[in-house]
Order: sequence, then C-alpha cells, then structure tokens
Amino acid sequence: MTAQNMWQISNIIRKLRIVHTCLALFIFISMGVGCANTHKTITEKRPHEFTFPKDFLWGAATSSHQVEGNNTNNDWWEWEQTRIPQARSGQACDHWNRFEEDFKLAQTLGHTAHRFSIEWSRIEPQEGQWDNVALSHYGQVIASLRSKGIEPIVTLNHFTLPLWLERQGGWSSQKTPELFARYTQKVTEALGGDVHYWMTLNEPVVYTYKGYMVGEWPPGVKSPKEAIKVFENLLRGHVLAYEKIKETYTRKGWKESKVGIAQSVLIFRACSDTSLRDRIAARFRHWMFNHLFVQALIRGKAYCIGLFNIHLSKAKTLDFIGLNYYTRDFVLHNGFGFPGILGQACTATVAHDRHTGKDNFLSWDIYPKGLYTFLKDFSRYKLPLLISENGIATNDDAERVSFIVEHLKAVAQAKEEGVPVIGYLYWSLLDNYEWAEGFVPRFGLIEVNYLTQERTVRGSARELEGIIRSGKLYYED
Ligand code: GCO
Repeated sequence: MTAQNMWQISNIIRKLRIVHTCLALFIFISMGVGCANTHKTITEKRPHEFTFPKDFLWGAATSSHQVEGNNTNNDWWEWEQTRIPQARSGQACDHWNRFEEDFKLAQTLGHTAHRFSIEWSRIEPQEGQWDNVALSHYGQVIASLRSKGIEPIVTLNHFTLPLWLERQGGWSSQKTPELFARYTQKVTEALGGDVHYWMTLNEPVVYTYKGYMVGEWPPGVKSPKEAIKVFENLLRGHVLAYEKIKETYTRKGWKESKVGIAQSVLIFRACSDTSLRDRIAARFRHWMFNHLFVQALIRGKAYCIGLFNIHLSKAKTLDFIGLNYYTRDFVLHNGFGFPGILGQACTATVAHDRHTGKDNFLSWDIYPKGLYTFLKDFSRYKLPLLISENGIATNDDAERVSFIVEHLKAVAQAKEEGVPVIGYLYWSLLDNYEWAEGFVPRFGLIEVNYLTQERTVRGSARELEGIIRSGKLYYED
C-alpha cells in the first residue's frame, strides 16, 4: 500500500467518522427534540385533576313505586292494570322488604347520600286514616341509611297518588294542596328528627305535561286548561308543605331542614337552527319546562299573558334546587297559540341527524355538556344545586361508565367556576320499573334479576365508587 493509498484510506475513515458523529449528533438532537415534543405533548395532555369537597353528597336515587313493589293502592297501579298490561310494576325490586340489603350494597359502593320517596298511598291509605306501620317502616328505612353513614334525602311525592285522592281529582282539585300539606305534616312529625333534606315534589312540570297535556300518564287527561290548574295546585302544594316542614322543625327544636323540589331539566334545541319559529318554540319550552316552576317559587308568582296569573302566599320557598338531567330534545314549531307555542318533537329522522351520535337505550341523546349548561344557568338563583337524578338506560355497562365520567366532568367544570353544586345522585341505585316503559330499560348501578330478585353490582358502580372514595376526577380538557 502506497503512502498515497494510506492517506486516501485514512481520509475516508475520517470522513466516515465525521458522518458518523454528525449522524450521532443528528440522532441525539432529534431524540432531544423528540423528547421535548413528547414532553410537550404530555404537558398538553396531562389530565386535569379536580377534587370534590369532603362533604359532597354522593349516591343514587330511587322512587317508591319504581322499586318497592305491590303499591296496589295508587293511581299508577290502577293505570298499569288496564292501560299498560305489558308493563305492570308488580313486585318491582321488592325493595319494601329488601331495603336493608340494598343499602348495604350502597354503603359498600361508598355512597354518602340516598334519595328515595315516601309512598303517600301507604301512609294515608284512606282519606284521613294514617297507617302507623307504614310510617314506622320509613322510620326504619331512614335509620338503616343513617346507621351506614348515608344521608337520607326524602321525596314526599314522586308522581303517584293514593286512589282515594285520584278519585276526587288528584292535583286538579283545589283541595289537594291542603291535603298534601296535611300528609307532609304527618310525615315530618314522624320522621323529621332524622331528616335534613326534603324534596316536596318530583318533576312537577313533567307530571303536569304527561298526565294532563298529552295524557300519556295517569290520569290520562289532554286539556291545557286542566294542566294549568294542576300546575297552580302543585305550586300551592309545595308552598304549604314548605311551611309545614319549617313550622314543625321550629316547634320540635330540630336541626335546620332544607327543602327543595326535583326539577327536570332538558336542553331544547330548534329542529332547524335557521328557522326563527323553531327557535322561538325551543326558547318557550325552555322557559316553561325548565325555569317557570322554580322561578314562581322564588318570586312567589307566575305570569303568562292570557294563560295564568298566579300569586302564591309566600315567596322564596326553596332552600336548594334539585336538577334531574338526562338529555337534549329537538323542537319543531307548532303554531303561536297555546299549547302550539311549546312546539313538538322533530320527526325521528330529523332528530336522529342532530343527535350527538350516542343515544341511550330509550333513544335519548347523550349530551353531557347540557349538564354544565344547566348548572351555570341555574346558578343565577343563588341557591345550592343538587343533581338529584342523572343516569343512563343501557345494556352496555361501559357506556354507563363514560356517561358518569362525562357528566361528572361537567359538574367539576361548573364547580371550578364557582357554581354551588352540593351533590350528585345517579339514577338509579337499582334497575327498576321505568313507568310506561316497564322493566326493559336498565338504569341501575346494581342489576336486578326480576325473577329471583338477585342483585349484582355492575362495574360502573365500582368505577363511581373509585371516584367517590378518592374524591378526585381526572379528565383531559
Ligand atoms: C322521571 C323520574 C324517574 C325516572 C327517571 C328515568 O323523570 O320520570 O324522576 O322516575 O325513572 O327520570 O326516566
């Protein structure tokens, strides 16, 4: 090998080394950049952590007729026998006999609150006759919850009425507010020492609409005039019940009571955003369905030109507002008179196109943002807000997990912005009787086998338990 060859070879090696070093440098730098990028991505995507306050009320809700079984003495039972023989409540979840077992499960799931309703037809089976056995049953229900560290939240009227009351016109009778107040007083005196949270009425507007406007629920009336009467009597009933609870607590020297209602809230969107008429109908529905009842209780009056002018004996009869939130509806304009102005649902095809793409088993649009919207919207009343129902009917439990997480995210965001949300109650603790839909939709954190009454805790209940126990929710913005 000549000296020149040697020089050429060492030159090549030197060049190779330079290339190698450059390559190494390049790889190193790009890895660095890569790392920096990865780091950046992680920072951007780092989940947000929200911590719920220690006293946040966590749990689930039920209602008497949907879970207890054999509520043979109320208007719904009667209705089921003739109108919906395919969807009779029968034994339901036999919760009347199994409440202890069910609450033990709620306790293992970390629940700190439970909303249930008292069945008026059991307490007052005949007008003016009180059933002390039934009263003491609910006393045991409350004691059972308390012994497990679970705060009872008691609804006084969740849709069903005793038969004797239905026979004299139910909520359309002017006497009913007084009768409701008398029942409330009886229950408060018997159970009040152990209860702080009362909800007088469940979804009074839904009740009025379904029972008196579209006639889909008992008593099956279709009369806007009757509906307005019922609406007014429900307002009066709440005010009188509120006063009875307050008066009883003062007289007995019991710890402060907190009285609210469970208000159903539904997002209403126009079927067509370009139609002014649809938008008006959606706005009107929003006011009538979501706000009117609550506003009337706060202001002590309700007015709508040509329809009603109601003055209540007292204003500010809400200590907190319960919100039952599930879904979003699309509204089609239906004329400027009443009830046309309320609009009507879009046809299934139009509605389907506008859905988020995720519907529950009952074809309800799943729209978690709506919960955030309502929490912000209702913060205008400057009252504590309790999510008294939020849930999904599904046969796919993974869907339930994401439903809960997405809705809790909405709660966390609202709370971060200062909205006073005091609790979250999932609907429902158990699969149960879904009114005219019967037992097919499955809403429960706990599955119920209706043949054997066997309970099986669902995975979603455990996921929720994890959030409850840690008090933390992690989510990406
Ligand atoms: C209602 C009730 C519950 C229902 C729940 C699911 O809104 O009808 O408060 O009784 O079961 O909302 O539909």
